[in-house]
Amino acid sequence: MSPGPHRFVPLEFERVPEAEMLRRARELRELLQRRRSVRDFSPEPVPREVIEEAIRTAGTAPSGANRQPWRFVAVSDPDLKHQIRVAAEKEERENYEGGRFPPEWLEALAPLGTDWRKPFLETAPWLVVCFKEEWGVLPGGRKIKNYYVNESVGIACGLFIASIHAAGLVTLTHTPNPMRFLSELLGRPDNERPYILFPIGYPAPGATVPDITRKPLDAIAQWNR
Ligand code: IYR
Repeated sequence: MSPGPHRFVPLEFERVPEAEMLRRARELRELLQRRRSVRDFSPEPVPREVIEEAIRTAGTAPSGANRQPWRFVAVSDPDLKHQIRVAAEKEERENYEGGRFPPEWLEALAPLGTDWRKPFLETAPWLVVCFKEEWGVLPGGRKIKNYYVNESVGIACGLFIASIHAAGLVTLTHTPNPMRFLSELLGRPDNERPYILFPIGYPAPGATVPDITRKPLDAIAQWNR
C-alpha cells in the first residue's frame, strides 16, 4: 500500500543579505573548528534535556525517501554503562592484543595512543548509541526498504555531534568492533545495527587531545574542472 503523494506547502525561507551570509558561515565554522574528539570525561552529570535536544537536532537530517532510518538510545544507568564497558573492552582487547587488528591498522592508531581500555564508557554521564535501521517496519509488521541508510545516518550523527559541541559538551565517535553486543544489551530489534557509540559529558579537568591539524581548504576543495 502506497501512502500517496505528499501535500506541498510553501517553503519557510528567510533571505540573508550577502555580508551577513559570510559572517554567519564563518561563525559556524569557527565554532565547529573548536570541536575535538575527547576520551577523558568528567563524571559530572549533564541534564537529560540537552541530550534530548541533540537527538532532536540529529533527527532533522535529510534521509533517503525521508525514511529517517535512525534510532538514538541514551544510556545513563551506571549498571548498564558498566555492562557496555565490559563487553566493549572484551572486543577491543581482541582487536588490539588478540591479533584482530592487522598491523597496518595498529600502526595508524599508534599516534593516537588508544588501546583496549575504555574507562570513558563508565565515566561519561551519558552514552548515546546511534542505530541504523537496515529496513523499516510498518505498523502492521510489514518490512519496507530504506534508502541511503549509511549516508542518512552519517549526516544525522554529524548534526548530533555539532549540537553536543554547541551545547558546550564533548563527545567521541566510538566504534568498538564488532558492536553487536550493543543490540543485545540495549534490546534493539533485528532491523537495527549499531552505528556509532557517543560518550557525552564534560571533559575531565586536564583532559588532553592529540596535537593534530585539519587539511586546508585547497586540500579538500576543487573548483570546477
Ligand atoms: N575502535 C577502536 C579503534 C579505533 C579506530 C579508529 I579508525 C580510530 O580513529 C580510533 C580508534 C578504539 O576505539 O580504540
